[in-house]
Amino acid sequence: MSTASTDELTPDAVAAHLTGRFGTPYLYERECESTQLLLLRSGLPEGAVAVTEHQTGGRGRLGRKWEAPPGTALLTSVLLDAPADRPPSELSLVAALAVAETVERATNLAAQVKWPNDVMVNRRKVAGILCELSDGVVVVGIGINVNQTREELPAGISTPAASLRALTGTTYGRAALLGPLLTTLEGMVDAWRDGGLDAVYGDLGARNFLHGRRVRVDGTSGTGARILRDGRLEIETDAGETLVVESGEVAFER
Ligand code: BT5
Repeated sequence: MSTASTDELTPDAVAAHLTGRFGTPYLYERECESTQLLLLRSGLPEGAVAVTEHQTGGRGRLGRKWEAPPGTALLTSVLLDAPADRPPSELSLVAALAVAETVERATNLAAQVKWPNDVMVNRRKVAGILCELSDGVVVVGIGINVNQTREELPAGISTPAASLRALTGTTYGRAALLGPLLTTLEGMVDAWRDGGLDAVYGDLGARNFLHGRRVRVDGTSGTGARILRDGRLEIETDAGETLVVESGEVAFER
């Protein structure tokens, strides 16, 4: 793995790492408001990828912010045609699985998916996914904390953050992560298009971070259970009922 100082995501630096359909065209900005905005309403074809070193208005879900110092994180968006027969919301889980697999391969640490859109290592959030739907396309935004030091990670947040560097003590070449990420994502998106969540269901079950954990949703406490085949999350409440959660936020006890 190269060090952060030689780490670049320019088209030249990533070209050798891009092996599939995703990444053509490849849009690179040293700084932008959000990579999502480079692709939404862009008219670009499926597989277009936007990457930046720094976002001035990085977006999380529900109006929240995504923050990372310049040059430390992998901040990327991928444009996909929204399939007519699949709920685009499932793409958050599909993308989270692709990120988890990529992170696990790079670090040799087990990575899990915290329903519906986070990637966790050692109970800390290393990556988040944001899917935005507009005009028949889905823009899948992926933020992975790669080379931030502990001090550079956001503090005082409900789900503690980590970077790959903070977890392993190693710095990572981001281009060498981006290539496998896009290849893995492409394979999983193709499988999901053909077979829906069923196609990745085993992996989803194996990586379900909330399974068996104490959780709280909208004031109800319970234990996280399965992710259903339609992407919803089951919770066994302390009152002995089964609650099915469609979307939103699940807090977990550490
Ligand atoms: C997410 O939202 O986790 C989706 C993040 C998607 C970011 C990518 S970067 C490339 C693309 N372009 C964008 O503008 N966005 C996408 P959510 O689950 O709402 O989590 C947001 C919350 O995570 C914030 O309210 C903070 O508490 C926390 N947070 C912010 N920055 C973080 C970071 N670097 N690491 C971990 N947590 C963070």
